[in-house]
Amino acid sequence: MAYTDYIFEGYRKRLAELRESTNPFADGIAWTGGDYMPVHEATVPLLDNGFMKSDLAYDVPAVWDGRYFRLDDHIERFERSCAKLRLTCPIPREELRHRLIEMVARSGIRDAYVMMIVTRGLRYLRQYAPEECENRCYLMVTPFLWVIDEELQKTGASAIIARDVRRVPPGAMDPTVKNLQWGDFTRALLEARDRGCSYALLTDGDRNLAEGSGFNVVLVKDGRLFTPARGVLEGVTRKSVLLAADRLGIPWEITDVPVSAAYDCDEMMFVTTAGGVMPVTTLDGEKVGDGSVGPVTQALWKAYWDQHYDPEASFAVSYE
Ligand code: PDG
Repeated sequence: MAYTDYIFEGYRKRLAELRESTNPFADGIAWTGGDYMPVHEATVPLLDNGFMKSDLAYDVPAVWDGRYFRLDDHIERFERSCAKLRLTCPIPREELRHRLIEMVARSGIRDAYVMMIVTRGLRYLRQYAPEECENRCYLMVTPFLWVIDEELQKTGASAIIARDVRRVPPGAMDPTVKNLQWGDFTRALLEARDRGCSYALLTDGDRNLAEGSGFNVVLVKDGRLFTPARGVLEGVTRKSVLLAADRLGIPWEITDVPVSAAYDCDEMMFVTTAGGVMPVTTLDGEKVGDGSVGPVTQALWKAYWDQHYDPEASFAVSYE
């Protein structure tokens, strides 16, 4: 049995059940300010500056096996992102939280990718002060999304370190604000395609690793974890992994991680809500370590998924 089967067997069963479901929201449910609707029917007004200028903040928690995982961590980070951009969620926190839970319950989706977005709205900052803009809130719940799918997690993915593009510097776009200005990531994904794979890690352009298109990176070297300190989103998955490391007695550092360390490490993981702890076993066409999913990655992978059943980190949604 592959190490991943321990958790993915149940997932596959639930996914098969979801595919049989007659619930009109089984493919996803959205809220854009009025009634709930199937996600594929939801639209954004053309003049919303979230669309026109990517003037927005967002966050993504997940639901696993009917349990919300670290929802409040995501809501708190979302509020910090909004505050930095002088955006205000038009609904109070309690209503936001309630809707996010209610939407999961209504959809019947047991393993969900959940998105909250606040946009500047229809007024543009050149003519209006932030407090004169009516910010808009968009919510959606869809079936769980895998940055690296479960099948590939058994063997580990192939990635590149992007050469043609660097991560946008913190002085241009604050990466601790979860944002959808994906220009650098999109370029890196195109480069990855050209170089025969689907995953790209970006540098800070100044000899250190930053993060990838939708994930943080964690390296293992001599039994110790290293993850970049600057120019990255402060990931909730990264936090979960470091907490798991504490419990397993694995030392870690959030520090500057030179690019060279990626070519010299024993194990490599990409970590995100949308996929969890995802092993990377090939980098720029060369093996990472011995080219297999290593013991530290496997231990953290298991501990990460175990946290999804820990009442300190998760709670059950009541589907009635
Ligand atoms: N860094 C970036 C730039 C991210 O977008 C994400 C999450 C992370 C790090 C990890 O953060 P956390 O552990 O809190 O989830 N990005 C996923 C990727 C989705 C995709 O489409 O690739 C998200 O926004 O859901």
